[in-house]
Amino acid sequence: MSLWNQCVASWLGERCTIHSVPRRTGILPSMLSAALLFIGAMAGAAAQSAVVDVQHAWARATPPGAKTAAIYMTLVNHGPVDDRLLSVTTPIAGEAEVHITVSENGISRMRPAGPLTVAPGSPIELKPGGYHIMLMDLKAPLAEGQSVSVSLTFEKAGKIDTTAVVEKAGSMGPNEMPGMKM
Ligand SMILES: [Cu+2]
Repeated sequence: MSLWNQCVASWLGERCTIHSVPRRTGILPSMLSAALLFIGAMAGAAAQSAVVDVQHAWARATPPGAKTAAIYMTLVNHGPVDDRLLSVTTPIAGEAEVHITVSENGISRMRPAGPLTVAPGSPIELKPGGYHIMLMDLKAPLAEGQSVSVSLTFEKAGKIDTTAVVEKAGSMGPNEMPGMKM
């Protein structure tokens, strides 16, 4: 049994033999703090992975030669505090950023809207006519039925990978949510 195991056993009510090995007593504090740091890191990672939920990612098919496209999804924050979407990457485009489409004097235009804040209890739906992840420098047109890998990096939740399904051109929502077309 290792020194460490002996002392773990002592926490469970068995005798710890560490004090009978004086030249090693200095090891305990460092082992203990290393173990606590490790446990703390694991707990942090576990808590982070469930904080922000990325749901129903989808995109529209694009015409041949298109250099831009948009990805839509719903972001849900299950944590106790605001989180922010800092960056988005996808292998199919040179650049990806959060945009919002706004209507100004009857003209629809879009502008960068990141970092996007996702508050607890207020899911954000990225959808046509509102927030979207703008893909620029598209490497190939998006075809209906294709799956697109997307990585989202949040300030607190860290990196979250998802897959966007490509729906037909002009589609207003992902097929898996037929009741939620707008
Ligand atoms: Cu845009």
